[in-house]
Amino acid sequence: MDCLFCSIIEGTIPSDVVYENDHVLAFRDVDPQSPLHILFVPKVHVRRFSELSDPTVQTALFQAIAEYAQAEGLEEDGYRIVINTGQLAQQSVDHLHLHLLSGRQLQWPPG
Ligand code: DGP
Repeated sequence: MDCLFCSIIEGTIPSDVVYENDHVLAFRDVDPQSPLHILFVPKVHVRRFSELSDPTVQTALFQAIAEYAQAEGLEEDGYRIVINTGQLAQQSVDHLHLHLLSGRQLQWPPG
């Protein structure tokens, strides 16, 4: 299977990894939309949000973000977590990923 994020998880495509646990890898987005822009991905290949059925991996993803945010001192200023799912949301990589955005004033509603 040809999947960009699987290749990053396997290490065959380089990335700037900032966090890892048994089920999750987190690395810097190659096209950052804020001063801090991290992608949290399940190590198992899951195409979309609705296809993530394993509660262990679901929990691990949220724990990973919470741990990272705490460790990086993001709680006070805040941050945003985004999941783009499908064509209308402009999901461009078919491997589930959670964007963590911080480091600037974010606008609402999103574009
Ligand atoms: P989305 O539009 O939600 O599918 O976001 C995909 C993100 O993946 C986008 O913000 C850019 C990022 N991205 C694409 N290719 C690479 C890559 O090769 N390395 C890294 N680190 N990020 C990538």
